[in-house]
Amino acid sequence: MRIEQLSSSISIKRDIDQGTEEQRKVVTSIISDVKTRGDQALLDYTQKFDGVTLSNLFVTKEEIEEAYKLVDDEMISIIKEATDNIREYHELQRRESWMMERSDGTRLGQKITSLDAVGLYVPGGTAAYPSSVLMNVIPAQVAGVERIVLVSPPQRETGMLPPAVLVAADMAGVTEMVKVGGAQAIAALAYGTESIPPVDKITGPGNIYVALAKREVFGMVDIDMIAGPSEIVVLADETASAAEVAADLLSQAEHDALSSAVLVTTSKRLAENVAEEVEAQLSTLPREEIARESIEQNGVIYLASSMQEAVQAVNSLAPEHLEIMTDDAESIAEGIRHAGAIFIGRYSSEPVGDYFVGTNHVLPTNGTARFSSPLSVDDFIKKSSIIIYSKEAMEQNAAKIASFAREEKLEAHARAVEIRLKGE
Ligand code: HSO
Ligand code: ZN
Repeated sequence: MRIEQLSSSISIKRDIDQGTEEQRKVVTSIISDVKTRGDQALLDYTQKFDGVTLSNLFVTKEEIEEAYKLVDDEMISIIKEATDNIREYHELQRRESWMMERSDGTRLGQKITSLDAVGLYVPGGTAAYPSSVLMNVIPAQVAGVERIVLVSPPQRETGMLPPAVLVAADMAGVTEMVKVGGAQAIAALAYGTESIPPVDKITGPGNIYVALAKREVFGMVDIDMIAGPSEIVVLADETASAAEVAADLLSQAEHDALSSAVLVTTSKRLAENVAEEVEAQLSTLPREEIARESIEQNGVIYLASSMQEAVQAVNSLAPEHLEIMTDDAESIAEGIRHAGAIFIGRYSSEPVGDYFVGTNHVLPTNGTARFSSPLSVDDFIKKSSIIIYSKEAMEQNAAKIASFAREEKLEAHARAVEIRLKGE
């Protein structure tokens, strides 16, 4: 891993994968095909792209039962415990509707309601993470969403969804699961088909076709975010263990060759030791090839001349995950303004958050922590403004409102309030 002196110009790459012209064309044509041919288009694409001929788009009860047999009991109880932790944390994010009252009797407020229906995309292949199922489903449930539809491409060999995905979804309480992936799944969720009613929001990561399709349907439905490759920044001083820092960097590097793992440190000795440790640990990893490419392409150790400079660098990177392993890490954390999740202290290793502690692992990437937040209950609610205007307030303010309206040359607006004064 290369070591560089920190310079003040360090910043994020402001790049989002727009896909190639060809990929964008494929996506728009799939979407319009699903719009017109509905379920039959889904069956055709599943045969074409996933190599599976489905007789039924929906996951059956028998498939769920089969999945439970394929996942061992200990794993089932771990999923249960993680589910409880995630639910507990997200319950605290619930918001209440509120009302206020003015002395003239006007009452104003905000009414909170959940979305009616959301779709959760679970990618195929090795990124079909049961943990991500929990991270998407639980906040939606806590918000009060009535209908949650999971979509995911069937595996070529079995024609089923991965057993652990089915078990996690079933344990979390998902009852509608569809064996379809790619842009066709996003189109089905956004527009609906004969058998899949449309949803209001689509969440969950996917490949470039899924990301482009989500962007294409955004506006008609809501989407969560366009997630980029995983990122970790570790902020450490001489008190940190090089082996632990290296292990945590590699935990995100193994996600994807495009992932990034960065150490910002004030200690030259730690920098050198971490570089050595990364190399030693890399060669023992099953996903060595992916992790090595990530480290070689995007892995950097920045040497800062002061902790203040280091904190500033972290804020300009606005990483998805930040770990702080320094003396008095909690007070260092006070200086952090931009990071998706802040893991403080030696035992707050990033995978603790990926799987188990209860916080959400769907986090802003690509520097978007500057303006966005982890997936939460807020993503599944909306607010309505409530206005109860009083007679007294109307009498006092009708003329002002009418004047404002006439300033904008909107006479009907002005008359709508003035007519109240004549009415008695
Ligand atoms: N670290 C990933 C989430 C994840 N990790 C799922 C393991 N499984 C989000 O950046
Ligand atoms: Zn992870």
